[in-house]
Amino acid sequence: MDAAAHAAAHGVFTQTEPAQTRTAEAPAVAIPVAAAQTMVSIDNFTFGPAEITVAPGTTVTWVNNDDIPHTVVATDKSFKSKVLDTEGAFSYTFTSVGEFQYFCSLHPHMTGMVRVKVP
Ligand SMILES: [Cu+2]
Repeated sequence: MDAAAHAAAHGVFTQTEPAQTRTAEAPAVAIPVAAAQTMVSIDNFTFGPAEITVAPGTTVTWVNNDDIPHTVVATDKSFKSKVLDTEGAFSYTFTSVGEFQYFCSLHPHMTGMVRVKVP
């Protein structure tokens, strides 16, 4: 048997394994970091509740349940809604700790406060 015949007989057999394909999906990890929602109702010229305490990251939504327009304006101007007609809503997410006074610019005697603190 010559060399060529020898190589043909035994060959050089290489096989490339296909790369392992991961089909198992990593579970989607929901991070529940203070994804809280809090509602404040505006009714009868009153924010209710007038004072709320929330954790940082909480979104506060004001809903005008009164039959006249109102606004939600921070005393420090950190947030300011448009004029909310009946059933109008405004949301603001509080990310920093503190006490945030607000009022209705149409009826400045309407006041409220959001206290943001780490629980
Ligand atoms: Cu008002």
